[in-house]
Amino acid sequence: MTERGRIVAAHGRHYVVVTEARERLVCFTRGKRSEAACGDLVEVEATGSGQGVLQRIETRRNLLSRSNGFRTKLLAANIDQIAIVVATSPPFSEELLGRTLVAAESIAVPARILLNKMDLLERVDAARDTLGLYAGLGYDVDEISIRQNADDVTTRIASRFDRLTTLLVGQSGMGKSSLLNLLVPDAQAATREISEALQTGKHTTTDARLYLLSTAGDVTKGAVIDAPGFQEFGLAHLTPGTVERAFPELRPFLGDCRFANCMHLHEPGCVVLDARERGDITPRRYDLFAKLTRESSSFRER
Ligand SMILES: Nc1nc2c(ncn2[C@@H]2O[C@H](COP(=O)(O)OP(=O)(O)OP(=O)(O)O)[C@@H](O)[C@H]2O)c(=O)[nH]1
Ligand SMILES: [Mg+2]
Ligand SMILES: [Zn+2]
Repeated sequence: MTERGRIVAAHGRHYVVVTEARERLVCFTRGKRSEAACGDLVEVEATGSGQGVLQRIETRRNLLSRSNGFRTKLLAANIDQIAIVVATSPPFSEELLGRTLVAAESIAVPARILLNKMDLLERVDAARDTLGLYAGLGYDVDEISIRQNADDVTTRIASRFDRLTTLLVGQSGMGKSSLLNLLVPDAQAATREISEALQTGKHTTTDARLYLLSTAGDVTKGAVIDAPGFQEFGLAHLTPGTVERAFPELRPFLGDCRFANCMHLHEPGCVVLDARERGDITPRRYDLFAKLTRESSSFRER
């Protein structure tokens, strides 16, 4: 008998699936290559003693991946929003924030920014200064202090996670786990059980994990995917066209350059370069755009 479920962890060719009956199964694939991602909706056949075989992956609404040009890593599938956790301290990487926003735009998934550790007052101004740019671009920025005001997070922020699948990303030390534990009180126990089921050490976890919110009505809605706190976000798999459309401030200018195939790097008659010159595009955003475009096209020329 096949059952429907959702992949909550992917590790090599092994997957942990939560079925609609809320049973956790350790599954493997019959094929030689594993292509399922955390968040995938699947059909599994239970084979007894908590195990199963992955029969089919349902068509995905979206798939987030990262790539250094040689290897692509699937991060998560079927997500409704990406919540990027940054903190007043330690300082966060603006490039990593920018890359995550581009990744979100590239698959048309809304991104929101959570600025944590607002209790560290002396660091607040600097963080606000940096993030003002992103609020101006239309991204929601919420200021929180998980340590000092957890109630505020549960009353004001938690509702933004209801009935959605949210991918939680952020660098190490920003407060992802703290937020996850607020949203999903039994997250630590679930992590332990998944690691045991997969026989992976607790500290070697480099994959995403999906946690159902207690309000989740079915396995497809109401989940938080905790991504590993990576230090870089390779986007070499995006085409230059996808990169330019992933910058909201560039969109009004696209199609108006003298050359139809303008890459907006050094071409004459480029309205994007003009806009940057006028200050209508912030230099640090333009620099990220140029860097991603170069990475994308150099990969394509090889
Ligand atoms: N001052 C302050 N510290 C906080 C706040 N939220 C979390 N912390 C602390 O920041 C540290 C890092 O928090 P975590 O939740 O473990 O961060 P993380 O993003 O999961 O980090 P990794 O697991 O390493 O990726 C911990 O010592 C938390 O107690 C906050 O609102 N204010
Ligand atoms: Mg953590
Ligand atoms: Zn141009």
